[in-house]
Amino acid sequence: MLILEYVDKLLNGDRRACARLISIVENDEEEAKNIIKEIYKYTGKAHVIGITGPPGGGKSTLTDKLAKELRNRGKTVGIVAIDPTSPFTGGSILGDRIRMQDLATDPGVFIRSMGTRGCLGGLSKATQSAVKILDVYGADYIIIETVGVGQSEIDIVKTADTIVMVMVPGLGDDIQAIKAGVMEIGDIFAINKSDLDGANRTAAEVKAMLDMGPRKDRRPPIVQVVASLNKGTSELLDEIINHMEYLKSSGELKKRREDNIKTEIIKLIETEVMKRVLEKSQTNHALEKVTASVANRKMDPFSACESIIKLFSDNI
Ligand SMILES: Nc1nc2c(ncn2[C@@H]2O[C@H](COP(=O)(O)OP(=O)(O)O)[C@@H](O)[C@H]2O)c(=O)[nH]1
Ligand SMILES: [Mg+2]
Repeated sequence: MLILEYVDKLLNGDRRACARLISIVENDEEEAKNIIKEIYKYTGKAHVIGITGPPGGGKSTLTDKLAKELRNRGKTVGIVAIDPTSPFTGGSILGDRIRMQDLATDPGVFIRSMGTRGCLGGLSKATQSAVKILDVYGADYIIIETVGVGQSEIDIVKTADTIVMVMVPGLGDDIQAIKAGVMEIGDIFAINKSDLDGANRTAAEVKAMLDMGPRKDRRPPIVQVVASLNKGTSELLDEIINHMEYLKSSGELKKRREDNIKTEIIKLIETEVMKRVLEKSQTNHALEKVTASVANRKMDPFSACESIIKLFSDNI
């Protein structure tokens, strides 16, 4: 069987098998399931780093520099660059590719760009599968880069062990928007473009926000970096590694990964139940029938939902 052959090759660190398997999980939901069923037991070794922040904040530049620093330290790296806004491979994903071009020839680095195009089961699921494949491929570190806008991107980055929030000077009101709901997920704050005016102010603003926020067991460090000049990236990597040490010694790693696994299972159940219920209610025209009743005000939407669920609750 083809999948098993690829999986064997993947376990032996075969680069083409890795690329092929990631393409399959993007394009074929059923095969994606089979792949993950085969490889799951080998996952969980890599340190997964999520890098998020505003578009143009320098996330790709930073990813490139972090990957090079990791290579200098003898580690292997997988990179998944996500641009959910780009329906085509192109745009900023192409920009990311160019920025990371010299990494692409390094056998110790595997880079993959993903857009919404082609990811039939959804970008989030495809990303999680790609991360698992890279983990089995043998990447010591896996970096997920995505813009910090929208719930689905936040959900993606939340699956990482360490979340680096990239901030830049001059965000102005945007920093307020990022603050709402997103700041809490940062384990480390990287103030990038610290060569520009206002970097100290941005750092102070982030610090003030952390002071106001809920008290955590571990205070997220703030690191000023200039990714384009490779300044501060080694210190940032040290903080990333420190964070993993903290996760391990405090027992947080186990808890965090279990929380993420639970979320993943719940999402899979949600999708699967939804799919089955909708499929069956279509064949029975049950959905159309209750829709008509609700439209005629003979029924309300809550009762409609209950009646559909009841139809299938013994049999989903
Ligand atoms: N001045 C300055 N520009 C930077 C720095 N880091 C990245 N850039 C530039 O910011 C732009 C956007 O960078 P990119 O890495 O594509 O941002 P992304 O959209 O967050 O991935 C590029 O033109 C980079 O060269 C930095 O530290 N200082
Ligand atoms: Mg980018």
